[in-house]
Amino acid sequence: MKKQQKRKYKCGVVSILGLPNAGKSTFINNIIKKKISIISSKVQTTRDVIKGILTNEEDQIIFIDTPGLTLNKSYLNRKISKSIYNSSVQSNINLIMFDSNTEITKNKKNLFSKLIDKKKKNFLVINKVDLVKKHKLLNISKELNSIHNFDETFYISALKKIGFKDLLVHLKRNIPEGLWLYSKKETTDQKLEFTISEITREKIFQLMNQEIPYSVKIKTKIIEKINIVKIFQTIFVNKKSQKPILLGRNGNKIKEIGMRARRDIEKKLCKKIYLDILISVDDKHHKNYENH
Ligand SMILES: Nc1nc2c(ncn2[C@@H]2O[C@H](COP(=O)(O)OP(=O)(O)OP(=O)(O)O)[C@@H](O)[C@H]2O)c(=O)[nH]1
Ligand SMILES: [Mg+2]
Repeated sequence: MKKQQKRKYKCGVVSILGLPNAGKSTFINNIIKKKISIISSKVQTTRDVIKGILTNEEDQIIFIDTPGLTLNKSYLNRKISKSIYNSSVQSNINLIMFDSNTEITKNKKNLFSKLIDKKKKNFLVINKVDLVKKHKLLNISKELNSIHNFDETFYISALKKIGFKDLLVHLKRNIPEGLWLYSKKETTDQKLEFTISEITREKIFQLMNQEIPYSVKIKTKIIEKINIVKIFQTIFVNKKSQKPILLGRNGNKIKEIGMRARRDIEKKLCKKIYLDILISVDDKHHKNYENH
């Protein structure tokens, strides 16, 4: 305790905000060096806010990954907008991430400006620099800095882990002094059931097309036995017609999803598991989910 008071401990919350597919989840995973948030090449993969905790000698940074902001005004999207807003309110610094491998359109500019909270420190993070020429990166920086004069601008590759060092130095410099909110060992506050549901959802995002990934909800139950962990999952779809698509011919699709999910869950738990996946059509369950 005495030691804690002598040294200047720092603790801060950093929200990662951006449009869908900017690379927010890739960034949180690679900065924490742990798979915390799921990733896919499809837009709107992340659905909930996800915390990743990075603790060094004297600093603790709590990163918050958020769903990408879109214009779509469905109930789920309004719920998502609210969660983005709440996460921004909690934070000391907002990282506003932009995919440099896309064009800046008027729509994107409008959405982008909604992410800026003028009461906070806002850092512009231009991502995917591994794919883009330098002069384009500078143009993007100029154009986005004309929407808002960012406190700092960084150029990173979340995938290749380029530019992390400089960004971390600036984050540490700008978070307030204070005691840590989590223990040194913790890297996330997620429940294991949630993490495991997310792993299976990631496989669905990676293996299924069109509307299926967006309409599933997964429930997970874990039963620990002496020499094996049994995991029971139910994938809820909201239309009867989606069940055979998710099953695939001779059940091949769901088998592949299950195989890939099992591999990742075993890696996560460092244990052999038995995975049982059931697909259920439950529009009531979905309505409840949408209305929460
Ligand atoms: N080449 C390259 N690809 C990247 C980089 N960062 C992310 N990606 C890819 O971009 C895609 C989207 O990444 P995500 O991390 O899921 O993006 P996100 O911002 O979390 O997306 P949502 O959750 O949908 O808002 C994936 O295919 C990633 O592999 C990068 O620095 N370079
Ligand atoms: Mg994401």
